[in-house]
Amino acid sequence: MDTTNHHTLALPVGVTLDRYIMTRQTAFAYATGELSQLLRDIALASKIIHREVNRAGLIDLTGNMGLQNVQGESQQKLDVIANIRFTRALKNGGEACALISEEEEEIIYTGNNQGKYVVAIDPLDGSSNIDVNVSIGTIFSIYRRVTPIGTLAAREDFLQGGQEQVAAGYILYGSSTILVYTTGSGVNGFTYDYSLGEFILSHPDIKSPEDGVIYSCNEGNLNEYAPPIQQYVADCRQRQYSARYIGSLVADFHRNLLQGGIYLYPATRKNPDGKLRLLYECYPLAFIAEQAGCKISDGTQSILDIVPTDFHQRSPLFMGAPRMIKRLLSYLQQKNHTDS
Ligand code: P6P
Repeated sequence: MDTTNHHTLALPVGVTLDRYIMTRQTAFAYATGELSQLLRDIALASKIIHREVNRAGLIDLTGNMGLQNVQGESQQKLDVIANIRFTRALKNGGEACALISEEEEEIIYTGNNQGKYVVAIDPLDGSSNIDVNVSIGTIFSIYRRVTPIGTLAAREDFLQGGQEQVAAGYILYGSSTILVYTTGSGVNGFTYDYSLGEFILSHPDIKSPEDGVIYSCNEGNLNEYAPPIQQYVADCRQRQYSARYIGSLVADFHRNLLQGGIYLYPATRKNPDGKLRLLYECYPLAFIAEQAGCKISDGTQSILDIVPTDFHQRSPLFMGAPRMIKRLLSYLQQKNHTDS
């Protein structure tokens, strides 16, 4: 007897990213469609990166180029490909007049000087993990330009500060590929169905837990952390929290966003200002985190309040469940109190 529940076999596909953006377009401050189109352009490039990432081992896209990026880090082949793909998508899309990328020192002009937006992007973060099949990610941040439409973009377009972002998101190329973004009205996640070539709404209105039992940091650096942070990590151990550190920012961030937890990348001897970049890692993740109910700090202030001075400046990053961040900051304030 056929016991299949035919209704479950014919579940609706679900809401595609395109349809979701269209239905929410009226909620955008500038509901003229350009931001919608810009988000689609980024999603298109991420579908191409999904394909490249998933066949990297087959067509020798793993490994490095033997070159270094502006950070002095060896460029992986997929880093370069991702940078080209996102740059090309933004040039062809027409909505962004310029972008800055982790992979290049200076502003990349798209030629679309009528574009109202600029983008700051880490095309493929954690790319050193590609060769060992660990999840990697794209992180992006979108601003409305402040320089006159029709002119070349300038530094001030990118140095507006985290509170001025109009949208931010990431794509996690993991066991599945998921695009998570916010335009300031909550956070939504879309899982890529490559059989359809569509991102489908899978995580509507993400709200992160108030507390957590996961702490995420590179404990190999523990002895270099400031004493209050060492004490906080010891406290996590004392409470028998789980240590989870993938070493790929987007993957660690996404897990904590959904399950609750705290991610710490403090200043170290090697990175006295922190390792993570403010404009295209910390700011966009901070926008998403705060929209989902997390707290995110550099140890002294909200990441979004840091005044930017350089495209590639770095910052310490502490992100997570409000109760966990509150406890960490209490340790740091005790230190400041005893120092004063
Ligand atoms: P460490 C990858 O290079 C990256 O920028 C992030 O994706 C990741 O979270 C971090 O660096 C890992 O750094 O020093 O722990 O290897």
